[in-house]
Amino acid sequence: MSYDYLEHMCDTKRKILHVDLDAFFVSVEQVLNPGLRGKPVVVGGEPDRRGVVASASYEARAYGVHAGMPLAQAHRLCPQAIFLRGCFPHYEEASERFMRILSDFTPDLEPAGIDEAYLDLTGFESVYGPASETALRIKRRIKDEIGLTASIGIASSKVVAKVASDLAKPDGVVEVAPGEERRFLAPLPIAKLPCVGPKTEKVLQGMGLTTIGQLADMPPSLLKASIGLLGEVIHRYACGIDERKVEPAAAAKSISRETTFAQDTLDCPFLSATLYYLSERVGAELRHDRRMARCATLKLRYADFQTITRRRTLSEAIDANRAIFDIGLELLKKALSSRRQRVRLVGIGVSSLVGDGRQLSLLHSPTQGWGRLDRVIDRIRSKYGFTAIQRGRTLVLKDFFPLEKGEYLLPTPALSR
Ligand code: DCP
Ligand code: CA
Repeated sequence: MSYDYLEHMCDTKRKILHVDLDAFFVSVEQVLNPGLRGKPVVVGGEPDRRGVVASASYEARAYGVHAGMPLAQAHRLCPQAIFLRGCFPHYEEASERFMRILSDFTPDLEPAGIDEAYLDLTGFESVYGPASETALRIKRRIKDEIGLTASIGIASSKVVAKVASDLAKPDGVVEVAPGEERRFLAPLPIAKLPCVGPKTEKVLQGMGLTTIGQLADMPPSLLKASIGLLGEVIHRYACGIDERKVEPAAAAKSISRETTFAQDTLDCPFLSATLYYLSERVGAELRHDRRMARCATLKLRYADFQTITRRRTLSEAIDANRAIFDIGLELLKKALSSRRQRVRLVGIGVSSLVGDGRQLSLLHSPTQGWGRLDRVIDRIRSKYGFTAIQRGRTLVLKDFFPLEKGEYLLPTPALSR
């Protein structure tokens, strides 16, 4: 086996950004409740419950609290911390808004988790200026539009950009100059390499290795002998060599949203409002992707966990919230009339997606007016947040979400821009 990659340096002309939100779950809670800012906050659950820390504020981290730690241990280390159960729909919404901001900068965008993504800005600088300035513009928009801080790493490869964003935390930008990759990584502890987990770290430490530089200086064959194929990957990364491309997520074949209720229900206005809300989310994503659907599917899970799906194929492709909802409601009524049982989960999805090139017949269809209204609402929501505008149909939901002041989604932070 030869290690050709050591002879020819990797392509250092690429400009890859890794963008990662700081203390994500905690920061969303702080946007919703500014009284939590600047305090030790832990999202994961009450300290007397089993479970682990999902996200800790930097104030809590100063006491040694970190993600993955049992809540009870976090409480012992930092008893004054505020422990929150968290609310996933809020994080999902913030994540969608975050990805949408990033997609305004380039289509070469690869989401790598709920709060992180890679962007390939190669060739971008001659038109839009230095990548470091673009990074600051991205950070400013995230701050202004969602109220969150992000850290950004800029480098010629994904692995180096990721390590750089970690070093930039919180709220910073770190750029690694082309050709400096190996020198940049060398003094850092081996655990900073993304593919080195606690187990691998132990094995490497057992070999007397503590820094990434020492890893890079090892013969790759020795690493391979002790940790297998991963050893080769780790060696390449330690040398700052990573040719993986930024791969935009494959276009979805279907789009769906579902929700499980805190209590099983047969309350029809509530079920219908939930279905409308879910149809709005599906419709918004469909229009954002510039697609239309020829098939809609309702999903129901009854209290006894029996789960059914009911599908309708359409003669015309649709993308309007109301059109998705109407089909969902019809399927829901039919399902409930054949089995009247409390419902635990409801979901709506669309599939058989086509491009949104509008067909002539659609221009005269009654759904065209809905489409225009949806697009206006989409624009307002993408700028000011999903709750900036509510349809009468979903107002009933406010009573059902277990949050204070009737707020059930991320509010709009300061709008100065
Ligand atoms: N997460 C989780 N359980 C974990 C790790 C993370 O539920 N063991 C969730 C909560 C985090 C989110 O994923 O907020 C993003 O994970 P990160 O590792 O990026 O951690 P944070 O964003 O909280 O902090 P950082 O500022 O270090 O990125
Ligand atoms: Ca993060």
